[in-house]
Parts: sequence; structure tokens; C-alpha cells
Amino acid sequence: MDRDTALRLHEAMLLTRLAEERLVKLFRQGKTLGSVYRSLGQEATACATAMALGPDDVIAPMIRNLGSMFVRGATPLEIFLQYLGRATGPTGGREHNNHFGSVARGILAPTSMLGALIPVMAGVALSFRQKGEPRVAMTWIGDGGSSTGAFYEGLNFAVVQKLPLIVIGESNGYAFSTPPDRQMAGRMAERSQGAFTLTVDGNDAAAVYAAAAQARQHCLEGKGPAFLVCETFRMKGHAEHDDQRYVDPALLAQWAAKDPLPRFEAWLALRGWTPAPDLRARLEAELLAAAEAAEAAPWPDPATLEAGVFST
Ligand SMILES: Cc1ncc(C[n+]2csc(CCOP(=O)(O)OP(=O)(O)O)c2C)c(N)n1
Ligand SMILES: [Mg+2]
Repeated sequence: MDRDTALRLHEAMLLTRLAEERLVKLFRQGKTLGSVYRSLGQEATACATAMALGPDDVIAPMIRNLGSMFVRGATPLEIFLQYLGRATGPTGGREHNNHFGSVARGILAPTSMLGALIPVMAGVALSFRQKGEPRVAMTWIGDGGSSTGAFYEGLNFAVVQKLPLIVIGESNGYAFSTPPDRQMAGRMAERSQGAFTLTVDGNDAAAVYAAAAQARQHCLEGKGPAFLVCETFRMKGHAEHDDQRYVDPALLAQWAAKDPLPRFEAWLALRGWTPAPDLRARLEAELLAAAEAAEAAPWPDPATLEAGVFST
């Protein structure tokens, strides 16, 4: 990873962390219309993976992959408008999390149906192969989501067809309140069905980036899909309404010591690549301004309720 990429990756991870902290404030003030699903401790698995892609590649994030959307150019204002349900937000107030796409940025809208994006992205990858385009499709799946039929169907199809699909497996210790050993036989990497599989320390942003770049190269060489399992930990409850009392505090402390942000900052420091000293203050100011702008934005007009609803 060169210096410029490393510093952009660090900024994306920090932006993700601070944007979510701002979202939590808005949630506690009763201003968000839904809950807030943190990616605390998982910023590397969202950002470093997306950072390894080329501009023509396409991503389909899940709820905990807000960072990948920032990497692809989504703005804090869009995110806040969305969470606050405002008319000028990407879905015009119809949806209240990060479930919106942007064709121009190569982002397919996240969906909440676990696993559903794997066959969809296998289809996107199929279109790239049929058109002979050197592009890859990337999506994410949790340990819980990898127990769905859609995960198996989609990945199997991609393996059989040798499609340029990268599936990022986020093995983060829980699915809601269920640990993997209560719902999964074996380890997540064993679910690869013949896809090129890598397991990486998901809290080591440099390692995640290197593995994602390797997975992309594998796909571009026409060798079929890659399954990149990131070993990480969900540092908050499923969402802000979940106080995660079922998680052993000692385990949280153990993973807090592996926080991907300070680890990556130490990695940068070793190379003498220093982020701008005012970076955090600048991002915080930008986020505050974006949150205030979102709060001042209009609500959707009830008369538009049926806009975008189709009937036959
Ligand atoms: C097909 C399907 N089944 C159940 C749910 C409800 N649900 C939403 S998130 C979740 C847990 C997801 O756990 P995991 O895949 O490990 O992701 P994490 O939340 O840990 O990032 C469940 C069961 C859903 N959204 N879709
Ligand atoms: Mg999980």
C-alpha cells in the first residue's frame, strides 16, 4: 500500500468511527427514525476491503459496512438525511438506515435480507464476465448470514461459473445474541465451497487491504470467486437498542486492545506517514455541520406517499 492510499484508508476508517458516534448521539436524542448498527471495531473490514477495489468495481454493502460507502464517495450529509428520514435524502425519507445505492459510485443498495446479496452480486459478476469487462463484484456477509441458503446458492454458482466475485466474511463473534458455536458447524472459512479462501486478522487494516487486493487479482485472472474471512469482533450490541449484556466483558476488553484504528495509526507511524494533525477535528466539524444540515432539512410531504409504489 502506498502512502496516499494508506492515509486515505485511515481517513475513511476515522470518518466511519466518528460518523457512527454522531449517529449514536442523534439516536439518543430521539432523532433517528430507526436504530443505529455500529461497525465499531470492524472499520477495517469495511474500509480496507473496498479500498483495494478499482473505480469500475461494484460493491453491495450490508448494514455494518457504512465505511465501504464512504470509501466509494457517499457523504455524511446523505447518511444523516437518510437516518433522519428527510425528503432530500437518498430515499426521500422512505428508509432510515444505509439502504440506498448509487449506480454512479458502483454501490448497489444494501438490503437487510441476510445472504440475498450474494446471488445478486454473483449475477453482477456474471454480467462482467459475459461482457469481458475487467471488473469485480464485492459484498459482505456475517457469520450468522453465512448460514442462509442464499449464501450457499450464490457462492456455489459463482464457483461453478468462475465468476469475479469477492465475498467478505465478517466473523465477528455474534449474530444478534448467538455466538457462532450455537449456529454454525465448523469455521466460517470452511463454508467456501471451493472458492479461493483467505483468512485474515480483520482488525489489521494493512493485512485486510493486502488480502483484498490478492482476492481481486485472483478474480481478474478469471480463476473464480474469492472468500475473504476477516476474524474480528462486534464491539457493540446488534444495534444501539441492544446493551450486549450477554457478551463477556473480558472478551470485549481483549478485543478492545486490538482496535483497528490505533493499530493502523501505529502501522502508519512506523513508516513515518503521519495523518494531518487536525484531521479528527476537521472530520468532527464536517460531521456536526452535516448533522445540523440534515436536521434542518424538510420532512417528506405526505402527499408523495405513493411515489415510487408500483401496481399492475
Ligand atoms: C434472511 C434473514 N434472516 C434473519 C434476519 C434477521 N437478522 C438481521 S441481522 C441478524 C444477525 C446477523 O448476524 P451476522 O450475519 O453474524 O452479522 P452481524 O450482525 O454480526 O454483523 C439477523 C438474524 C434477516 N435480516 N435476514
Ligand atoms: Mg456476526
